[in-house]
Amino acid sequence: MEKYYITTPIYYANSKPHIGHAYTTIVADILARYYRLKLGQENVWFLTGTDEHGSKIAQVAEKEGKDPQTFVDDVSALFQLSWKNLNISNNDYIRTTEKRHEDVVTEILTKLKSAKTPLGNDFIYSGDYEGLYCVGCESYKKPEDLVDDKCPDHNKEPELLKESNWYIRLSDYAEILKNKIQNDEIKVLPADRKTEVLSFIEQGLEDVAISRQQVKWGIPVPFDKDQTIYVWVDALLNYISALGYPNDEKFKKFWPANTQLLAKDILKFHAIIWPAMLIAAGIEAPKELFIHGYFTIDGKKMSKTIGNVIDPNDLVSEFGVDAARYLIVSQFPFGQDGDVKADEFKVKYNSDLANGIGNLVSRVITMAEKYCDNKIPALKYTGTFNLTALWKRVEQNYVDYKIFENLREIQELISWADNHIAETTPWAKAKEGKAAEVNQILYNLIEVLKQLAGLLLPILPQTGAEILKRINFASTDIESIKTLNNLDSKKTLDKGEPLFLRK
Ligand code: ME8
Repeated sequence: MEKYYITTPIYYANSKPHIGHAYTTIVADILARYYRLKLGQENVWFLTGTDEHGSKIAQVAEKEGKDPQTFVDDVSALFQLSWKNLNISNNDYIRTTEKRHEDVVTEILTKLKSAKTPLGNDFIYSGDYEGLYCVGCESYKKPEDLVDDKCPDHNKEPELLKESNWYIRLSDYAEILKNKIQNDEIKVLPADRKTEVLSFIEQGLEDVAISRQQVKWGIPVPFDKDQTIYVWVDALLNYISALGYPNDEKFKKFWPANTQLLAKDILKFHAIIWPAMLIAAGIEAPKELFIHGYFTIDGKKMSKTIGNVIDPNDLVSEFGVDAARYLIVSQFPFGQDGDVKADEFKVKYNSDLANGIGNLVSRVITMAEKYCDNKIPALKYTGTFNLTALWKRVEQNYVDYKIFENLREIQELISWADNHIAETTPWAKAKEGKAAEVNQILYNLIEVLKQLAGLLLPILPQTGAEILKRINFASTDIESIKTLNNLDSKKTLDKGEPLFLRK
């Protein structure tokens, strides 16, 4: 792999970001930072943004007495500010109300109008439809999708809509999509999501309306200006409009995406409508879709009515940037559903960060100050913890999206170092005058701090960089961090302030 392009969904600009949006975005940031260390800055592109058209947004804007553009300008600014507060390193931020996006959507729709399906039919055709539309989902629902006549995701009765629309002939794509997903040409991960999509396709695909007569807040259909383009068709195209499709060098270099992250709520749009549109337009489909879990807060669905919505900015104010990132991604394995327990943030902060990383760094440097004249001994690593094997596991975990497992690897390294200190008691050895042994123990521990810093760089970027500074290791090049025994014995250490104050 020479380049890496990763995307998050573009979030609805209907209200400020919550911890669910932050979860996907932080994981994308961790992966982007990891691949930058591996492939070089210039070979990684990380995109996020906001989805700003459609009836859902227009309705909220109206309720707030704002025109839709002003409304989405304000909400999108809140998203961008939150990502800045969380130290998210996105290379670009796409808004679907930007001209660069609208131009590409218009161009692709025009192209699709003359496209043929694999069975030789027109990809786009006009027809009438009567159905139940859920504004929350921005999609039609079948009666069997409803519980007590309501959309189970939004707890609202859908509206009956009857419109003449433009359709895309998805039904002609069942075979080709099934094959591409089956043979991992489009890799859908984890495996149970692949099975879910395949069994959905096997039931046969229905055509989808891609235009709306009654929605004014959208991009006009280029060949029928009385209608606007269905918000999902508009939104999905962000992944290529932001790269400057079709002529920009960025598009040529980075498309197809290596990783598109999303949660299960929007799987079908990404695994079916999106690749079908791309295939019809003669554009390559994305390489991998990773569908992570959906979480509840204290056992309940996040909702404004319940009042359990967590604002990631509040976590940053309470715990700091790196800690907020850590607390959000360390709740449960990535890819599984889970429950976030608000009370546990503090417990985890104290155990993993203050007593874990922070305490280890401070103990090691304090001992080096006392027993080694605050210098790095001129020795080689002899510790029993196999650091090379650790990196192998960590790198494979990144390929497999095992972010949670990597947090665990980090905690295991810290436990090893804590135990090593307890077992070897350098303070007692110093008293007994065993200077050579003490030097060796401290060399091993400082090497562990260097490796720990490297492991932290993608996840807790400020902490990783700070540890390297404190052990006076000048490079942030991952290969040199991984290389054992390259600490400079002429350098001194800097204890500094506690990395994480206990709460
Ligand atoms: O669906 N747990 O936007 P959206 C985990 N605009 N992840 C969560 C979550 C939770 N409880 N809540 C939200 C849209 N997410 C469309 C996308 S893309 C072309 C258009 C995350 O604001 C997760 O990534 O509803 C989910 O897929 C996304 O936010 C939905 O964001």
